[in-house]
Amino acid sequence: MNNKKLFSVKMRACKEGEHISGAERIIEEGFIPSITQNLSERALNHSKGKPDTINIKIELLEKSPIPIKTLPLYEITDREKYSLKEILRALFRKAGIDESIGFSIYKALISGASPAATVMRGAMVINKDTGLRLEPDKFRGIRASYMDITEKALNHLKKSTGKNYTSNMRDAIILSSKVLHHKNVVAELCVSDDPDYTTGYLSVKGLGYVRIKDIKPEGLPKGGRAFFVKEELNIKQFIEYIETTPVLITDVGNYCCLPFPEIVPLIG
Ligand code: PML
Repeated sequence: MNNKKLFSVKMRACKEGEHISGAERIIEEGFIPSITQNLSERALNHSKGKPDTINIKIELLEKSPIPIKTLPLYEITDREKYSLKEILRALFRKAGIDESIGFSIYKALISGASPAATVMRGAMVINKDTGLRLEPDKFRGIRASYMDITEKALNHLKKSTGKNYTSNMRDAIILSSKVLHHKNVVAELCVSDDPDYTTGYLSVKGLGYVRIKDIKPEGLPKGGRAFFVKEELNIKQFIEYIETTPVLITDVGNYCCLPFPEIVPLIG
């Protein structure tokens, strides 16, 4: 993307105050009309229903986006051989997260992690050593924003992932790559709150984004995200990075389809 001015375009759709869908792009001025049309159509055709309010916000970016590469992406080819517990345990260990902390966060996500046991709009931020939650607003969490992928990198991602590509996965790998790019993040756990979307992931620093099929039971309208961070994290600066610093994916990491023990050793 040369030196042209860039704009952030964000869409958020709700029904009776409830969030239905959201999406965002970082684009040059000339693409604003087509992208706003595309995002409105996306809002109007979501599986969660017809919105009564669609907000589209367009703003000139004050800072140039940080160019980054996606995390390596792993597909588990023998998922049926292992329980979810075995998979999460091995990945938590690889990330240096105590399994009791990891599993309690997984349970919070699938039960609704806000104090009212509802789905949070943003993510939890977890001290990886103590399990304590660091986000100032435990109802909202923190919301990753100002991120996108170039057309060239997206074509590369689509080509390498082939039939396994989904738009949820595209949005998720952009988000997770931004989150894990921060030096004090060690992992991110994500379970979709879409009742029909049961593939989630655990991204681990130094490994990559590991897609996990059947991370929750079909039909469960609960889920969310947790960012696991080191003790030394400055939460104020972290929130500023996650919520306001623009990041653009310009390159794509390797896509690997492997048996689980070749991604990460199982724990005996
Ligand atoms: C969401 O859409 O709420 C989360 C999507 C997770 C995507 C996981 C994947 O398919 O890789």
